[in-house]
Amino acid sequence: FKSIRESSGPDALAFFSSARVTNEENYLMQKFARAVIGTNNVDHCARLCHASTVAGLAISFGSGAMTNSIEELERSDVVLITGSNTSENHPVISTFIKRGVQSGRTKLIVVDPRRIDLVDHGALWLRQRPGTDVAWINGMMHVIVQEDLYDKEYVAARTEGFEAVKQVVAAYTPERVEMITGIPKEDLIAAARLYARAPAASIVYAMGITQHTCGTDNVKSIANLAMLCGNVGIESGGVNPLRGQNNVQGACDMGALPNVYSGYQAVTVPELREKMAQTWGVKRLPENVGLTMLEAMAAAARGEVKGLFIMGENPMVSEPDIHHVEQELKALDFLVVQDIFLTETARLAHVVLPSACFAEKDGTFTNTERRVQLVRKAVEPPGRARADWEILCDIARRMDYPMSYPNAEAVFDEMASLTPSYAGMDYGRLAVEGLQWPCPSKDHPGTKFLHREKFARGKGLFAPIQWTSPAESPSEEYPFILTTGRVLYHYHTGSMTRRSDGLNEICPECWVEIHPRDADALGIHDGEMVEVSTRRGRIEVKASVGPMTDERTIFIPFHFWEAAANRLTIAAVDPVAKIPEFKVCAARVEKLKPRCVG
Ligand SMILES: Nc1nc2c(c(=O)[nH]1)N[C@H]1C(S)=C(S)[C@@H](COP(=O)(O)OP(=O)(O)OC[C@H]3O[C@@H](n4cnc5c(=O)[nH]c(N)nc54)[C@H](O)[C@@H]3O)O[C@H]1N2
Ligand SMILES: Nc1nc2c(c(=O)[nH]1)N[C@H]1C(S)=C(S)[C@@H](COP(=O)(O)OP(=O)(O)OC[C@H]3O[C@@H](n4cnc5c(=O)[nH]c(N)nc54)[C@H](O)[C@@H]3O)O[C@H]1N2
Ligand SMILES: [Mo]
Repeated sequence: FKSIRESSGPDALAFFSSARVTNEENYLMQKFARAVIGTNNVDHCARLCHASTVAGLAISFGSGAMTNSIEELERSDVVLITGSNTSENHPVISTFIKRGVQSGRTKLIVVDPRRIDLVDHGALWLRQRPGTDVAWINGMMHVIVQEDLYDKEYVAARTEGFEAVKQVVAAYTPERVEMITGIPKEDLIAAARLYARAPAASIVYAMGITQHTCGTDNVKSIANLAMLCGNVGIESGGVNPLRGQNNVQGACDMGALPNVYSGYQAVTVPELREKMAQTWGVKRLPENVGLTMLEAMAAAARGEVKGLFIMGENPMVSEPDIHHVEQELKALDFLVVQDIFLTETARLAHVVLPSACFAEKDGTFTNTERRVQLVRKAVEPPGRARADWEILCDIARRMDYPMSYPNAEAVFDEMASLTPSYAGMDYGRLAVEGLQWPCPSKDHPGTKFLHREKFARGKGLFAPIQWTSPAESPSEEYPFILTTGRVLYHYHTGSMTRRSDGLNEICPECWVEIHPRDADALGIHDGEMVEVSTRRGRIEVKASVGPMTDERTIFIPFHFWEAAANRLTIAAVDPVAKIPEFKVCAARVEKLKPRCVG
């Protein structure tokens, strides 16, 4: 690291932090990048996940987090779920929703291209074509405005910019929306009425909304709809992006992002730089916003980034267009991977640092409802594995920067002293119960839901949004829309779940969901191996023929390195949030050709 910094400057190094490690460890990783190395090139997997939420909701509301709490979902009058397969990917949260439905209080609206399990819980189900979300959301607003069902008082008192949105949605008639999305107009109208008439309606969303080249627009559209009906800043309402990894909220809060320090304090503000520099004991900190994950990878291919330190991520399976990812990683002069297992990415590293997992160290995690909770060491780490934060401190010291803490608590205290939204928290309080930020002082009880009397930015901002099509559309050569995602039994790149015999027994291999009519036309039988290809690569997978997806849409889970969905996906990104379009690309499905053996 030292020699790269000396020969090529601090920005020739980049750092990937982790939504799996503790807040303390994320805080130290960004401090390491900024104070020890002198670069803002630090990012983590939120870039692949909710970057568009963080960007979009910050614009609309002034804060990019889940507005309400999990338990409030049980008492919502309407829950609108879109782009979240909640019962598979947030099973605990889905039980709150199901209980609300069972009690007769909650009406469910599901808007998803796949027939997910929640559809069968009495939901009104709208099946859109992947990549058409702005159109149906504008369509719902069209109906709500036309039928005068919106909350005029709220819109006038608490928001700005409504007139421009009113003009845009005027053109999104139910007929036109049906043409773009495939959603029957009667269903769109029914959903609009149901949502608008509910006293408290909550919108729950996840990757189906965020992972698009229009991800930030999708998020802002959702914010528009919620504000139109006065649903933000009230109990059991809100806009609720379900965060993905156990500590992805925390990794963002801690400033493992190229543009902000902990608590979303911008690196471009001189007073904030000065505050951090003083506490960290350095003369100056870098002023320019750093590179995002995909930007850093592209810079590696160009030889501009020469050294990369990856802590707790597995881009060789999780990033789009893996063929290129491999070239980019191999172009580096120096790759360090710190993980709890020898992953596909770690195999390419010059140095592998084995680290301790969540059960083998102390620290805190911040969950999807902004709740900070203590984790306590339960078992000793195996072999020579050590806690991530201890490894970071050791490397810093060997680079002549004094970084040492007696324990994780001391790291937390330093972080809290620099971070207004965490300032009232300490291990003593957290040992009693988890606290939800903002928690600005020691006597503050924490915050159950955001934007109660006014929005974090003052007034909620309506943004006029036009629907734009995805980066790639189906063609004669690639006639299917491929969408990717996850299933209950595996977790991401499988570095952990695929080491579990029980899970492997239930869910041993990759598959592609394909509609029976398409399978018939291609002569494909359920359970047969097929080839799926895109302009970027090909894989062989088992066909799962059934009605989960619509005609001309296929779905592949991305958990399986040997049939990696990301050999197929496209690295096109949202211009604002730089999140890749994992949810749409054009693909072809074929029967496997008989091959010569021998
Ligand atoms: N078991 C398990 N749980 C997990 C994970 C895991 O790997 N395994 N990962 C965690 C992480 S990090 C995350 S981010 C979350 C993700 O949780 P989810 O977002 O629920 O997961 P996905 O399966 O990626 O996609 C969700 C839904 O988006 C729909 N979809 C596809 N295309 C579109 C579209 O164009 N528009 C809309 N509106 N919907 C679309 C899909 O049909 C799918 O039902 O799960 C977390 N929980
Ligand atoms: N095609 C497609 N691709 C996707 C998505 C999709 O929907 N479709 N979703 C995207 C999303 S939302 C996400 S969040 C990303 C996830 O992408 P990644 O974060 O790259 O995937 P993970 O498998 O969660 O990698 C986490 C790594 O951390 C390691 N680890 C676990 N605990 C610790 C620890 O305490 N310390 C250290 N040092 N390491 C630890 C694990 O072994 C694992 O290798 O994938 C993205 N990729
Ligand atoms: Mo995620």
